[in-house]
Amino acid sequence: MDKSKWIEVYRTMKLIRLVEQRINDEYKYDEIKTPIHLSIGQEAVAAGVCIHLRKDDYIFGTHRSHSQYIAKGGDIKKMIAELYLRKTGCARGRGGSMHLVDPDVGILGSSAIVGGNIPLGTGTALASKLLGNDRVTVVFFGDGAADEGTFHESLNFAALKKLPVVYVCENNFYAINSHQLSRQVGDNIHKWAQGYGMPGYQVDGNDVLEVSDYAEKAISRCRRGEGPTLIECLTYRWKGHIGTVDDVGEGYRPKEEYDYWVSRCPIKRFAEFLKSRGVLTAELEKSIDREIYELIEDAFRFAQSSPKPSPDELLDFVYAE
Ligand SMILES: Cc1ncc(C[n+]2csc(CCOP(=O)(O)OP(=O)(O)O)c2C)c(N)n1
Ligand SMILES: [Mg+2]
Repeated sequence: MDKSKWIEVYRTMKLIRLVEQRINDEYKYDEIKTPIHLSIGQEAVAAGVCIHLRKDDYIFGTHRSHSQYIAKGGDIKKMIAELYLRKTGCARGRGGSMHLVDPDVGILGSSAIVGGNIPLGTGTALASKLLGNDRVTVVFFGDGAADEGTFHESLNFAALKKLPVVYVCENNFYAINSHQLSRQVGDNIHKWAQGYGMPGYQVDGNDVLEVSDYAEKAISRCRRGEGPTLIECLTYRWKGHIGTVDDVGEGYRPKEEYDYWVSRCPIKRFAEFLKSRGVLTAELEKSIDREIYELIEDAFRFAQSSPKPSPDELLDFVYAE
């Protein structure tokens, strides 16, 4: 990654972390009327990938997509308002946390159907190819989505048609409480790519520079018309699968595993790297935090004071005019 982008990427990861921590803190007041899935610990994936995308490139997210929406440049106010199911939300209060959308910056949607977004992103990549533009699509999904038929069908089709799509698997080892090894024969999702005839890589998803290197390569390959790539990013979610619970000690994941991954915090690692290079000073770190804090304050104030949709508007937007 070009050095000039280091601070931007650091800021994006910090923004994701602090926004999600605030969501976590506000959730107990029961005003956020949507299920939430937090990405705390996984920030490097979306940040490292999206830094290489243009505004007119497309992404599709998952049920856990605050990080993807933020990294692609989605409006934080509209995201928080969506969590509060307000009229000013990015999906006009119809979608909640799992259906973030902002077509103006290429966020064509996120989906609560595990694996459901993979064929959608394959479709927009097909459209780009048919229209002859060089827009790239990135689809984010979890290790659980690699269990789905949609993953396999999409990879096969995209490779066959050399579509400009990058499949980014955020492998946090769990689908709810089921470990990858209780669902899949191997622990090498990236190796499926080989069978479908496309490059596949496994990277340290908590190292934003490594994620960024591979993403840049894959996105350039798409722009050159050479087809899709699968990138498997190994990472870890700190919170429970859903909501704000801390579930370590409940039985499905060992404390040592959790501690290991927390010690590999993607933000701490990158901050240490930037400090060792003299790029991030204590002063700059503070001013970034302050700026983000104000952004978050504004977003929550905006969301909480926004109107709720009224019952007579229930059927609006169900059908296209
Ligand atoms: C088709 C489908 N099957 C099952 C579910 C229930 N479900 C919601 S999230 C989830 C686990 C997804 O795991 P993964 O893809 O690894 O994403 P992560 O939650 O780890 O980010 C499941 C099974 C669903 N939403 N959609
Ligand atoms: Mg998972």
